[in-house]
Amino acid sequence: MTTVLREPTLAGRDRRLDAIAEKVDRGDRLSLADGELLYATPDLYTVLGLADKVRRRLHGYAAYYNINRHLNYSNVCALSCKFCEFYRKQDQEGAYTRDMAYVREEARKAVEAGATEMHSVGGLNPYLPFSYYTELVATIRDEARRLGSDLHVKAFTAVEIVHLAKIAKVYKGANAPGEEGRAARREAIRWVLTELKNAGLGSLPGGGAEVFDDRVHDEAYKGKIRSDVWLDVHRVAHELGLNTNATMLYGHIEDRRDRLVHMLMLRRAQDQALARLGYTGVAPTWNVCVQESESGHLGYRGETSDAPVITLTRPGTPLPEHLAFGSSATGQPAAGGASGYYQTIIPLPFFPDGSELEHLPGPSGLENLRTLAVARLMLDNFPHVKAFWIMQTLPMAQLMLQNGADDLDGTVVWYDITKVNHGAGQGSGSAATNQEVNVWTLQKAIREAGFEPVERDTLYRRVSRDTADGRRWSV
Ligand code: V47
Repeated sequence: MTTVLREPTLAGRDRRLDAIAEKVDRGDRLSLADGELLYATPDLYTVLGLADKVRRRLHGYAAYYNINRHLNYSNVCALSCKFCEFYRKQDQEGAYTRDMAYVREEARKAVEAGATEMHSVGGLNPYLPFSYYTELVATIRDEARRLGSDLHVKAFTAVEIVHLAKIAKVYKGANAPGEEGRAARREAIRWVLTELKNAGLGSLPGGGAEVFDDRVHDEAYKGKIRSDVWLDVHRVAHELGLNTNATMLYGHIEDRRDRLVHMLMLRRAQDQALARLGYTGVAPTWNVCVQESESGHLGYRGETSDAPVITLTRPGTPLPEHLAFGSSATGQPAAGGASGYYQTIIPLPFFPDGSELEHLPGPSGLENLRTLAVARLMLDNFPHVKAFWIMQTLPMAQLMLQNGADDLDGTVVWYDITKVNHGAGQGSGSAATNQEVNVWTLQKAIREAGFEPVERDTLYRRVSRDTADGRRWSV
C-alpha cells in the first residue's frame, strides 16, 4: 500500500507539482488527480510546504488547543470491528458501563480542572435504554452548572446515533430501499438528535467515519453504518444547527485513493452544509460527483460541474467571521455565528496493536505527515485540521503544526479507544489509558513550533480565563 520512495527526498523539486502549486496560490479547488500526485510524488517537502501555506493563510500564527476530558461511557459493543481494540462483550473481562454517579464525578473533576468540553463516546451497548444517553448528557451539564460553570458535551459518533434510533424503536422503515427509506432514516436521526440536543448535547465528534469505501467497509467494519448513513447523520445534525467534526481512519486495508475519495465526499458534504448556511460558491468549476449505486449506497462516480463549490482557502479572503473564532486573521471572536457545518478533519493513523489487524504495520510517520498535509490541501472548505496528539504522538503533532494542522485537541486525561504508551514526560505516567498532557506542555509544544497557543472552546471560540481563578472561563 505505501509506496517506497526510490528517489532521495531532497533530490529537488518535482516539477509535476508546479500546476498544483499554482492552484494553491490562486485558491482553486484540487482534483482527485491532483490528490493522487500529492500522494505519489517523492517531493514530500513541497507537499508539506503547500499545506503550510494554506494553513497560515487561514490561521496565521494561531494554533488551537482546548482543556477537555474524554469519557468512554461503555466499551460493551454489539460489533466486532477488525481494527478496534476497544470493544468488549458484556461477559468479557474488562467490560465496563459507567453509571450516572461515575459520570457526575467525571464532570466534577473536569470542571475542577477548568475543562470546557466533555467528549463522550462508547460502544454500541445493546443493554442500555435510550434514556441512559439523554441522562448522560443532562448529568454532565447539570453537574457543571451546579458548580457554577458549564461543559460543552460533544458526544456520540454517527454509528451510535443510529444505534440509539434502533433502541428507541424509531428506526422502523429506515432500511427500506430508495427515497422512502432515506426519508424514514433522516426522520429517525432527527428525532434522536433533537432529544439529545434538548438534553444539552452541543455537537457531534467526528468518529466512526473510518474510510468511506464499501470494499473496505465490508472487510474491516461490516456491521457499521456505511458512508451514506454516516453522512446523513451529520447532515441532519447540521440542519439542526449542531456543528460536527469528521475523522478518517487510515493506514490499514484501504489504499491512498480510498482516502482521497473519502476526503472528496466530505468536501462535497461541507459544500452542501455551507450552502445551507447561505454561502455561495466561488466560481464553480467542477466537483466530485457522489451518486447512489444500485445497492443504494453512495460512492464516488466521477466528477461533474453542477454542484456548488465553496472554498474557504482563497488568498486575501480570511475565513468568514463565524467560522474563524479565535483566528488571528479576524481577531476577536464573533458572537452567535451561524452553526451547522463540519469544523475540522481529524486524520487518525491506524494502531494495529491488540486489534484483529495486528499483523499490519500501520502507517509510517512520513505517511502520517503526508496524509495530514493532503487533507489540508484537498479539504479547502474545512476551517480546521486537527493533529490529535494522542494518536499522532505529541512530537509528531507539533511537527504537523508546520504542515497543515492548526489544532492539537486537548488535555484528554483518560483515553481508552487506542492505548498508546506515550511514556513519562508527557503527562502523568505510562499507564496506557491514562494519557494526560497538561496545558503548559501543550503550549510549549505550540510555541516551539513557532505558533501562538490559542485556547479555544469546542466551537473554536477563543477562551478567556479568570486571572485569579484559572478554572473560571468565558468565551
Ligand atoms: O471512531 C478505533 C478510531 C475513533 C482505532 O471529533 C482507531 O474532535 C486508530 O473519533 N487505531 C475515535 N484509530 C476517535 C475520534 C476522535 C478523536 C479525537 C477528536 C475527535 C473529535 C474525534 O478512533 C473511532 C475510530 O475511527 N479508532 N480504533 C485504532 N486501532
